[in-house]
Amino acid sequence: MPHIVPFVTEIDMNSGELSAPGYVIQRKLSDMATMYIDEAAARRILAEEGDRLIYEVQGVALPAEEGQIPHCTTRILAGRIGEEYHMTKGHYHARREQGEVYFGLSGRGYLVMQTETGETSVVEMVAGSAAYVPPYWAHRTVNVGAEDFVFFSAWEARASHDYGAIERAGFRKLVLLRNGKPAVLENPNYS
Ligand code: M6P
Ligand code: ZN
Repeated sequence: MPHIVPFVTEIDMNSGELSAPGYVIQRKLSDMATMYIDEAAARRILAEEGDRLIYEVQGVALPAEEGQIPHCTTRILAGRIGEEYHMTKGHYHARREQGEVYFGLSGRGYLVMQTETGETSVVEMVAGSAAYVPPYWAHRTVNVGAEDFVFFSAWEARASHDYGAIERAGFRKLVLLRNGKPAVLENPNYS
């Protein structure tokens, strides 16, 4: 078993940048155009404005073994695709029994969660919010503000990401602009 020595990472709370990221993931509109309810709006943006960065993840590199606690920041840029706010893809954990902790660093977002048995929960996060994603809950974050929404996450290494169910069926709840503010609505396409 590799022996990891203690380390500290400095985080820029406004950009989510790590002092020494082990990995950086950028998700663009073209990576997730089919995930937005108004896919035609996504296609229009891609055709007329070109691709757009939706969010960036910066994390520390740790082995995927029992007891390790990977952690990262996510920065979701402000904006919408049609009426739907910029969001992450969202996932269940491959090991459903593993939870996760989020901590808001800057901006304002919604954390959208659901279980496979039909429960849903949406909580608001601002700088200083510690949000708990319990075991068995899929999770997606949405930037509902005018600035970047940046948060920190930590989870157990073997939890692992399972994107399949969300890619196939989506989330039950959507966060859309309504009357000038974010509203949580039923997803008519949820299957
Ligand atoms: C959070 C954590 C990460 C995740 C990231 C982006 O920071 O849950 O594990 O990778 O959000 O979300 P997604 O993987 O769903 O694109
Ligand atoms: Zn997770």
